Amino acid sequence: MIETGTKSTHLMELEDTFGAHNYHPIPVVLDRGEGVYVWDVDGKKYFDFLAAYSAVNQGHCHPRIIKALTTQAQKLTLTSRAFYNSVLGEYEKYITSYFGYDKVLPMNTGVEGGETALKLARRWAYDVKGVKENQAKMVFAKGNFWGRTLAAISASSDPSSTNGFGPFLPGYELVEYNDLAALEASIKDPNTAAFMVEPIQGEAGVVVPNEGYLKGVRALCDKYNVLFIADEVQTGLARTGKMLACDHEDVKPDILILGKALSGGLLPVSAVLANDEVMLTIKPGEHGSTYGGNPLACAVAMEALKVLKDEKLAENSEKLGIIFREEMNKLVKETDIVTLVRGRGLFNAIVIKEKNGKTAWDVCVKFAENGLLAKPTHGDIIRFAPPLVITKEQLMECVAIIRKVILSFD
Ligand code: IF1
Repeated sequence: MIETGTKSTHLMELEDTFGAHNYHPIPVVLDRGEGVYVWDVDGKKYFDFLAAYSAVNQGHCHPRIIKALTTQAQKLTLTSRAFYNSVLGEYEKYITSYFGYDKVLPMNTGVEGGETALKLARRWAYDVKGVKENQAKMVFAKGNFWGRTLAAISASSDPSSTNGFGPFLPGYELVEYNDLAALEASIKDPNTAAFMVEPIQGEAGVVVPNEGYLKGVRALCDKYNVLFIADEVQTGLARTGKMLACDHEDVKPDILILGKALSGGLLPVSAVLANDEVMLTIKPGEHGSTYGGNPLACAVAMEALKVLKDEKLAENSEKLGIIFREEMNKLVKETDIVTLVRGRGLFNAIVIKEKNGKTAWDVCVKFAENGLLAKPTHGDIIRFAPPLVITKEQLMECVAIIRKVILSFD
């Protein structure tokens, strides 16, 4: 049981009394963050091994990104898109050149990025590919997760996402992840607009596809004139050891969705990148949002992207990820509690076998007691995704905590 001080207990009770019960958090009340560390309200220090689901790749409260925020915040924060603003154009030029696309459509949350990509794909299907009105088909991989809106959960194969929220959006088809034959059978349908896929499935438990899968997706989408949409909201921005997870196979999606660490964890910023043939199918007044492309978000996102390159975070992620998996694989040999390790870069997960009634949740509670924060997904999987600024020494300290806790359940 985590020792919770009176302040923590009081604050948890406030959330329980006055907040919706749409989460079941690990009982830790966080109050401050810096780099790889967070402190709870009673002053206890932790390694953050979740990094807000890869939204804090640059580390908590990165000074350069905070400075970009505070500088812009005292000048101009929001104009709406009814007018131009002095930061958006610079940002659009910067991010499109950074990733190599003609244009960007700025939004706020990752799921808005997914919805935007879906609308672009449908419009491209009707206006460019020539699919009949309302006949466009969107294909997704089973096990996908791209958010909580009705369009997103309509694509879900997970009952905990869909139960009780029907009816769902029509025009969707699901295929097995990592199965090119199933994908071809589905997208050969001439009504297919796009295949939207995570290069590594996050919520499903860091599921890494076979080498060659992404190249196969690219080739099949080319063959059948179908848009390849890469949801890199969680895998992008140096998390998997490359700037984009698609870079591991040198494939370029037709539509790229970014979010989370695009702002370094300071505020919601997402982006959809595509070339003109796709992007210009949406005309003025057909899509947008109040905060999309606001000057504050643009200033923050530019600095967050610069930090990724300046601090070589993809290289650090690649290097330390190899070490981390080596250490976790030693655990697989030492105890039957850890049955599997998988991941790329610093995007990893272990699968826990229940022992003496102890589950992945119990392991995560004990991690917290020992100063490391992580959270299980789908019951038996623990995802490990620290800020990419972590040093080798800090990583080895975390490995020691993970080993100590896991072996204590043996
Ligand atoms: C929660 C999960 C992760 C995402 C991918 C789009 C989005 C997400 C690949 C939407 C968001 C978040 C949602 C957040 C927890 C977290 C999560 F556990 F829910 F599934 F990371 F795995 N594409 N993932 O992972 O982005 O609209 O949230 O900005 O709902 O608690 P968003």
